[in-house]
Amino acid sequence: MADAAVIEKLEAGFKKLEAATDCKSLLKKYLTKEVFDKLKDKKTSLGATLLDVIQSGVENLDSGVGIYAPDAEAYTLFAPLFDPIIEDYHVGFKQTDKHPNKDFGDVNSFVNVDPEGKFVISTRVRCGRSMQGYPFNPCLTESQYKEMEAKVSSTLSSLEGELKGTYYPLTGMSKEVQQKLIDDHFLFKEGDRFLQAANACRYWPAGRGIYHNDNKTFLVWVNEEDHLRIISMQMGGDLGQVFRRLTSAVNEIEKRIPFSHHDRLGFLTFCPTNLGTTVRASVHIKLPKLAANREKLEEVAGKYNLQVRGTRGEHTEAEGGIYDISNKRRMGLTEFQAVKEMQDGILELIKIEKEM
Ligand code: ADP
Ligand code: CIR
Repeated sequence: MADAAVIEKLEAGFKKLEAATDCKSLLKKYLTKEVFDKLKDKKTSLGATLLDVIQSGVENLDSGVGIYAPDAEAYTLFAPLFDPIIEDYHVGFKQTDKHPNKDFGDVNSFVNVDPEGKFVISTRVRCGRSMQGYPFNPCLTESQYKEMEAKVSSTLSSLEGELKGTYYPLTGMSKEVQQKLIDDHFLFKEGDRFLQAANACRYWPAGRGIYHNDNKTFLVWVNEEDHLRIISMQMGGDLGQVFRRLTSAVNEIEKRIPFSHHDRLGFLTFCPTNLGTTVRASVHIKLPKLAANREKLEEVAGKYNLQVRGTRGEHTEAEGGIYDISNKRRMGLTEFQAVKEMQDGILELIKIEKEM
C-alpha cells in the first residue's frame, strides 16, 4: 500500500487537475474521482504508485496524454486509468480487445509516397522495445542502465551489412556533436520536461547513447524514453526502402535480445501511446497550401488517423513550413497496417494539396 506522504501528494495533484479547466489531457479526462479513489493506495511489487503514473501530467498540464507506466505491472494494476486512455488514443482499442501478433506483411508493397520529390523531405519509421527482466525508467537503477547499455551495444556490434555501425555513448560526447545530431534529427533531445517529470531522466547521461551506421539511415537510441528505439530513415519519400531496412534490423535484433511482450497489449513501452506495434511511420513534409492554417491541417490529417508534429518532433513548432506527419494509433492493427495507414493518408494529403 502507498504510504501517507505519497497519498498526500496524490490528493494535491488530483485537486490541481480538477482546478485546471483548460487542461485537455487524457489524464484529466479519465482520472475521475471514482478511478482516483480506487487506485490511490495501490503499489506494484517494485514499489511504483499512482503518483509515478500521473506525475508528468500533473506537472505538465499541457500534456496530450499525461501518464506513463513505471513498470509492466502498472498496466494491469492501474488498468482503470490506462484502459480508457489506451482506448481513446488508439482509436477504439477496447479493454476486451487483443492486439494482433507481429506482422510486417508484404514489405515490398510500400511505395515512394512522393516520387517527384516535391513535398516529402524525409521518411522515418521507428519502433520501441523494452528488454525482458528490466522495469521502465523510474524504477531503473544506475547500474541497471549501465548493464543494459553494455548488453545492447555489444549486441549491436554484431550487426552486418547496411546495419553495421558504431555505438556512441552520451557520456563523454561533446555538446557540439550532440547538438548537431539533434539538429539533424538523428538524436533524442535532452531535458524533455514530460520525461523529466515522470522521473525518466535519472542518472542522465549514464547508460544513454546512440548507435548508427555510417550514413545514419539505421539508428538505435538506447535508454531514452524506451530501452531501445529502433529507427530507419532517409531523405526523400521511399517508404518501401525505409520499412524494409527497419524490418530486417528488428528481426536481427530480436534474434539476439529478448523483449517484453504482453498477450493483450503487444510490445510493452513506457508510454501507453506507443504500445502494440510501437510503430511510428512519419514523413517530414511541406504542404504550404494545406498548412496555411495548422488547425485545418490537423483536422484533415485527423480524418486519416494521422498526427501532426513540429519539425523537431513532439511538442515543437514547424520550422520553414516543415511538418512531421505520422500514423497516430499503434495498437489493434499490425505493423504493416500502421505503416499503410501513414502511406494512404500521406498520399491523400498530397492529392488534396495538389488540388488546392
Ligand atoms: P519519436 O517518438 O518518433 O522518437 P519525436 O517526435 O521525439 O519522435 O522525434 C524524434 C526525432 O525524429 C526528431 O528530431 C524529429 O524531427 C525526427 N523525425 C521524425 N520524423 C522524421 C522524418 N520523417 N524525417 C526526419 N526526421 C524525423
Ligand atoms: C504528453 O502527454 O504530451 C507526453 N507525455 C507525451 C505523450 C505521447 N508521446 C510519446 O509517447 N512520445
